[in-house]
Amino acid sequence: MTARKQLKLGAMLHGVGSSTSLWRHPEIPSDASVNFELYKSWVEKAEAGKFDLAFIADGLYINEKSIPHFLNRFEPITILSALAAVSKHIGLVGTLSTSYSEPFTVARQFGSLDVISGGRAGWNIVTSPLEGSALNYGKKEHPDHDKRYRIATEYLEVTRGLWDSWEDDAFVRDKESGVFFDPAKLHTLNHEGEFFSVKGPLNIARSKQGQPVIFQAGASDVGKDYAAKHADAIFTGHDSVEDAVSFYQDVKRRAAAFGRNPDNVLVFPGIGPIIGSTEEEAERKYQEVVDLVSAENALIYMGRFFEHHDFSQYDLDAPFPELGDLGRNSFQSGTDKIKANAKEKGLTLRQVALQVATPRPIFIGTPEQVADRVQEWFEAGAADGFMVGSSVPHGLEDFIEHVVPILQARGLFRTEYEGDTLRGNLGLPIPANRYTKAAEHV
Ligand code: FMN
Repeated sequence: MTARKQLKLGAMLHGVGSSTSLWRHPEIPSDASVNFELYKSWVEKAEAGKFDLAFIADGLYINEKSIPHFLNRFEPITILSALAAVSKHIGLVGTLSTSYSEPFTVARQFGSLDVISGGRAGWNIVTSPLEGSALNYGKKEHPDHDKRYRIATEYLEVTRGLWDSWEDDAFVRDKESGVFFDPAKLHTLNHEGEFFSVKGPLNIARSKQGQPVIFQAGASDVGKDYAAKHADAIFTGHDSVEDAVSFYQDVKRRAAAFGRNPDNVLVFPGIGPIIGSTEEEAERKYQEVVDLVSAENALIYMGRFFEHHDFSQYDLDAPFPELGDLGRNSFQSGTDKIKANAKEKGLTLRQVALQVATPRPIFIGTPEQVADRVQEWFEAGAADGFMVGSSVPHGLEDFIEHVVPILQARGLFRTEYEGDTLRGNLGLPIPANRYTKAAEHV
């Protein structure tokens, strides 16, 4: 009998939450975004629940309209390095933008995290949606959407080249002979491209998982192509199982068309489960959060996806306004979806804003009901795993405590870690060093 395919799980660590108002809930510590002890306890709980990875999102521009969590939070590599010291098995995936950083620095940072954690690092590549980011990095303008992906392509090529600077047995460290490394196993990249010029080599060797795992978050056509061609996993979001299945099939089809094994591009929809001991309790938890969000808050929250557009200028109860291309150079896949949904269903501005700010979760109910929904999506071919966040206080903890044991009892999720690297957790191959591989094929 072949073993049943196993679900993957990621824990989104999101401080005071991803909504405008969750921080006001009495059960949310209002300093959660900068409270290391809390981050530590979340990682410990996720590891006790045998999660594959912990995940940190990020952004590079704030203003007074940003959601509270974004205003005062940890930089991903820094918090993940601290969390590496208090965990053993769980993967540590951080978001870092290819539009506002240098590949040499980032290859070093993730290379170091990978070694510090014993092969548990992952990089969520984003291209930065917010135009204001340019103002923080001395740039005259925010590169346009498709150019950002072209930059990201060359960027990853350089980073991966740098990560292979040292073959795995390059460091001889022979005190007797005085040979520290074997020069034949050191490789200088000498990259000269359209956007980057990087000589190399990198001053950190590969970890035991070879290279950090590459995640990507971005769902436009170019974004999906990028993930299908280059990434090990894609982080996404869907409003229905039908959408999720069609996205999943699309990404896997694209991966196969690029000559890759589609099983090596894992699809992770994000979910914010709401769990109660009864359906009524779960519903009450959702309503508590809805009640914290005013229409004005919701307009500000939605505005961020559209370059902080001022939606307060429109009549709240008139049809969703015509916005032309607004939002296409930032969160393109997300803003396209908001506009299309509003048009298709004939929604008012108020309805759209409230839906965007506090969407009714699909994963809501008793632990059994949420486990059923997870199983349904997994078996329908909508997901290889899920990125689990908290859309209500303790949402992640409730999932770990009450839903994971059901998934384990059903044979859908591990009861023990199989390995101790992130690639091991995810069942992804260790990439051979390009130079060793080349030598093997001579
Ligand atoms: N951008 C960030 O700067 N930080 C993030 O943490 C982040 N998370 C994302 C999560 C999801 C599920 C998606 C779809 C996008 C995310 N993005 C994030 C934005 C993307 O990096 C990208 O800039 C934006 O979605 C536009 O690309 P697209 O049209 O291909 O989706």
